[in-house]
Amino acid sequence: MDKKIAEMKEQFLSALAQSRDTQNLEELRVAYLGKKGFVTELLKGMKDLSNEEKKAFGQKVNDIKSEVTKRIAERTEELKRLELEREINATPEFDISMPPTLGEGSYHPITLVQRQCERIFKSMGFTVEDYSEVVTDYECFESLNIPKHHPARDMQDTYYLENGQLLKSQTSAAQNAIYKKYKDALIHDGVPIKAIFPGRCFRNEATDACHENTFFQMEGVMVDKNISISNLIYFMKTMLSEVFQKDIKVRLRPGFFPFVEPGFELDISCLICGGTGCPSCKHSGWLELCPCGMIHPEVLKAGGIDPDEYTGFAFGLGLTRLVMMKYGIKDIRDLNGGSLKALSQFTDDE
Ligand code: FA5
Repeated sequence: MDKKIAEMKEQFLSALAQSRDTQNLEELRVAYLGKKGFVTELLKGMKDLSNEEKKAFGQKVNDIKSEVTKRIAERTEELKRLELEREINATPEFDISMPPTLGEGSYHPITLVQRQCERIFKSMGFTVEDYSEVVTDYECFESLNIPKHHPARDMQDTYYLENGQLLKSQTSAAQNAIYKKYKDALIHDGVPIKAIFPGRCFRNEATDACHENTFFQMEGVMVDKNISISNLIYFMKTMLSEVFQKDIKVRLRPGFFPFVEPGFELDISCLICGGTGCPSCKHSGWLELCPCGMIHPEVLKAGGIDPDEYTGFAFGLGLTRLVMMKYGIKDIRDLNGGSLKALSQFTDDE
C-alpha cells in the first residue's frame, strides 16, 4: 500500500508541474479527489486490513488528500500570477513622445464661463465655494422654507436616492451650510457674507432647446446689515456686462420662490434672435436667466442669523443658459452632447 501511495504522489506531482491552466487543475482535482478518483480507490483497499493497519493507512490517505488540496491551491495562485504577467508583458508600451491623435484638449465652454464668473465675483470680494452634488432634503428644501408637501417642490422634479438623499436640484441647497460656515465672522467680526457657489443640478425634465436634465447653476448670496435690492441689481448688472463685454437688455419681474421675499425673475433679451423670438427663448424674445430676491427671514434664521439685524440677497444664475447666450449656442443639449469638434472651438477670452 505504501508503494501505491508513493507512486500516486509521484504521478500527481508530475501532472501538477505540467498543468497550464485552471481547467487542467480542475481535471487533476477530480482525478485524485473526486468520487471515482485515486484516493477513493485507495480507500476501497482498506477493507482487507487489520484494525491496527487501518488506522495507520487512514492517516496516510488523509495526509495525501491534504497535500493534493494544498498543492492544487498553490499552483492555482501561481498560474494566476503567470497569467497576469503574460497580460502585462503583452500590453504595448506607451510612447509618451507620440503626437496626440485627437489634438490638444480644451476646456468645456461651461468651465470657461464658470471660471470667468468666478474671476468677476472674486474681484468684488466674493468667496467661491464648492458643494456636494448629493444633498439632504433639509439642505435642498426644508432649510429653504420649503417644508415637506409644499407645492413649490413640484416645480423641481427631483431625483431621490434610496437612502432618502437626493441629487441637488438647485444650488440653493448650499445656502444653509454657507450661512452656518460664515455666521460667526459676520456676527462677531462684522465680516459680510459674500459667496458664490457654482454647481451641477439635476432635474427629471422633458428636454428641449433650453431645458436639460443636467445643467449648471451658480448661486450667490450676500448678507450684512442694510443690504437691499439695489445691491442685488448692482452686482447682477456688473456681472452681466463683464461676461458679455457689452450692455445687455435685462428685465426684472416678480417671481415666487419660498426662500426669498420679495422674489424676482431676471430675464435677458435673447441674444440668439435679438429679442424677436426663437426656439431657444421659447419664442418670447426673453430668456429666464437668473431668479433672485431678498433672503427670506426664515432662511436666515435656519442659518443661525438674526433677520431683525441682518438682511441679504440671493440669486441662482442659470449658468448653462448664460453659456448658450454668450457663445450663441442654439440648443442646450449640444453642451452635454460630448462632440469634441463642437466643444473644442471655444476659448478663454481673458
Ligand atoms: C431655482 O433653481 C432657484 N434656486 C433660484 C434662486 C436662487 C431663486 C436664489 C431665488 C434666490 P429655477 O428653477 O427657476 O430657480 O432655476 C434657476 C435657473 O436655472 C433658471 O432661470 C434657468 O436659467 C436655469 N434652469 C432651470 N432649469 C433648467 C433646466 N432644466 N435646464 C437648464 N437650465 C435650467
